Amino acid sequence: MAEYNRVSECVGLITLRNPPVNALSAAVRQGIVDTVQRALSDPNVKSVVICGQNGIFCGGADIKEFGSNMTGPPLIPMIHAIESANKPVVAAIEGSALGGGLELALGCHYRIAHSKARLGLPEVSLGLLPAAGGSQLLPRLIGVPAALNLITTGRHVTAAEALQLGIVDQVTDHNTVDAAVKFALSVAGRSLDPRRISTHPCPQQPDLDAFFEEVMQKVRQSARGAIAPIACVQAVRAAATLPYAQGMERERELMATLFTSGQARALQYCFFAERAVGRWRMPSGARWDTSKPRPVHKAAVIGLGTMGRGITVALAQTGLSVIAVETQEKQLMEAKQAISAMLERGAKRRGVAPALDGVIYSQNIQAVADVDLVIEAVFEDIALKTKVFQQLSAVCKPGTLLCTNTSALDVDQLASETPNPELVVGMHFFAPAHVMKLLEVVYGPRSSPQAVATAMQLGKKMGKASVAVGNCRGFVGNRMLKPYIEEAFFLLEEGATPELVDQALEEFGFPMGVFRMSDLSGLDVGWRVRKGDGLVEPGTASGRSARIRQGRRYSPLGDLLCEEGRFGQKTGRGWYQYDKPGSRVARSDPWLHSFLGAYRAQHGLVARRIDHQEVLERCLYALINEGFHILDDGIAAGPEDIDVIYVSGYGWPRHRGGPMFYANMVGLAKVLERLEHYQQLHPEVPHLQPSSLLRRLVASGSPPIHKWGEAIKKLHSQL
Ligand code: 3H9
Repeated sequence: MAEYNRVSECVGLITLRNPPVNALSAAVRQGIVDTVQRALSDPNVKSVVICGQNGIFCGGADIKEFGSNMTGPPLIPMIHAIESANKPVVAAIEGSALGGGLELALGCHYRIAHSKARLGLPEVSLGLLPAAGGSQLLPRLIGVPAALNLITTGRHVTAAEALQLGIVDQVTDHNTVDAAVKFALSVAGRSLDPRRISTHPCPQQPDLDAFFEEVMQKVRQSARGAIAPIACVQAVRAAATLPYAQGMERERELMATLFTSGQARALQYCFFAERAVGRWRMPSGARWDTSKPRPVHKAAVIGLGTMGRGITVALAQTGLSVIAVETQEKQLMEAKQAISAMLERGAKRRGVAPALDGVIYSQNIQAVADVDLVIEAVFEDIALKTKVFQQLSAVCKPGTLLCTNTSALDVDQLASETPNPELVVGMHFFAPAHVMKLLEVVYGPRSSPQAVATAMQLGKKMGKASVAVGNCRGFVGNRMLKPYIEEAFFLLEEGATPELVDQALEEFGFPMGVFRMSDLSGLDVGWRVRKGDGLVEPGTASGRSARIRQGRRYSPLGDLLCEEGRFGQKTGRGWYQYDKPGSRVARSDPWLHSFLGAYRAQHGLVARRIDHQEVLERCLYALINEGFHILDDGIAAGPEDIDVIYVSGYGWPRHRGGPMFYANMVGLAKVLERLEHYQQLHPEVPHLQPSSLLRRLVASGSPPIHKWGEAIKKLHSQL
């Protein structure tokens, strides 16, 4: 699907047509081959322009085709044919030129971009490398260091940066196709030899071996087990050291390895899952495409602690006008300073003016009377939140949406305290709220579809991965985290150390293991929750019975550390020791090891050798098992919702797709078998009891993850 027209008498204009992003499907590739051939063989045509319809050049290879047998003409010969053409070919880049789209443009002799266009080689984020010559052409065009930066991070650059780097030849604020046609006319008849990038030598890089060694070390460290960034470095190294044809061969070999890897499948799954969660649906049948969001022009945030400040920044950065309310004058002043500084830093990074005037500060809740939406972010205390909601119901104009930022409290209970429960939803942000990508939008049975649609749309505007979930204790993310953390505690009781557990999880790909994470977020947070649940018992009772609470195995290890004042990084001691309170470098703590020894002795526990595999199986399968319960309960609409939550908010390594995708990769029967094994060994741990959905899925032949939705529906209808 490429349309051909002759314009300005002697320019052949090829328009890629494959909405929404003009991806290079088999039909588009065939269309390009045919139309280029037509333009080159038409004696009246002196030059050629390639553009994309609907203001977007091309989003790259069609990712949907990756799962099937590839048909149609391959990209590389097509791009080579363009480069070796004897008439100038100009790419007119509007919107995006990404991946194969940019590679197509690099095959052209000139590139003209609109000032709002973005360019990049994001293949690495799909577990691949730019394998239609991108890894060989870009270093030849812009030099090895700049090409490495783009290819190993996949970042998109603006047209201005592309011009500076030398990726494009001209940037225009006007009609890009008109500018490209004018340009194409101006270069008709000129020698094209200097414009064929594949014939350029790669710019020399001094001390090549040392340079690549250093780059590889850095990339390996930040990749945390992902293989594509490493292959990207290897491909660019080939560009720097080999002739073009041999470099292309190396690119092909590396791509062949990546293409069939589980990591590429996981990353491509993540790409589609992130888009699928936008098509939310509720058990009531309400859906994204039949629920119209309300317009939100003005919003308010109540409570300017850490969360409220971050939420204010996130809202203001979308261009909304925000009323920020904090009743204590001193806190209000401090918050104002902190928010202004965050807005200034963010604006500097994005090269825009800070939205300082977009925020109005007030001590008085009456100031929110005319806003369209309020996000309450006061302390996590149901009585306090209830009071605030009652005040808001009295103050706000009719129809104002009332959102609560909570990580665990009951959204339905809060809704029931207001005269209009249909206007209430939860918005669970993650700290720091202006940085973290995840937002759980929590609906109760009475939340209106319009309220959910509005919160979801606002989340998208804030650049969040917004996932609609049902209301239950801990929602999705924290509910699944509980068994994961509990298993880690049990492993310490049985003989593991925090170092061993963390190392296993970090090698799996988490940025931090459970104990380093707990030190960072503060051990007192969980302690407060467990106290609220009546689980914390004072005293030094010993033996097995002291570790059974509310009828199930319980480890008081975290409570005991808190009793010692070890709250983690902020107190300089936790599961690790730190040089001083607030310092971030965790060091192994001999005190902790002897404490664990004494604890085991007191409780009659004999330490045994625990390996990484057991750590992974117990922590991860317990978490995954809870995910199956969540699906069975209808709290998450599908496995993609859970996976997006874990990848965007809980550090689950993206190249492993998310917990449910990982279970699918490992094999549901294997997960079930290991859970049954551990459950037999630890019968007093209910979260190791395999979920009935997992059992039913295995019994029905372990359908692949994209078929779970159907299978769950069928299984439910059989119940
Ligand atoms: C590649 O090129 C490999 C080559 O180097 C070598 C090969 C040999 N294919 O994101 P949006 C769909 S790898 C198929 O919501 P936006 C997307 O799923 C490719 N479908 O819009 C969604 O569908 P739905 C390298 C694609 O405006 C719809 O388009 N390229 C593709 O926010 C709208 O997407 C990339 O990695 C595709 N390539 O953002 C670029 N791209 O409506 C990936 C999008 O059914 N794409 N779709 O959910 C993007 O980054 C963004 O989509 C883009 C537009 C910035 C283009």
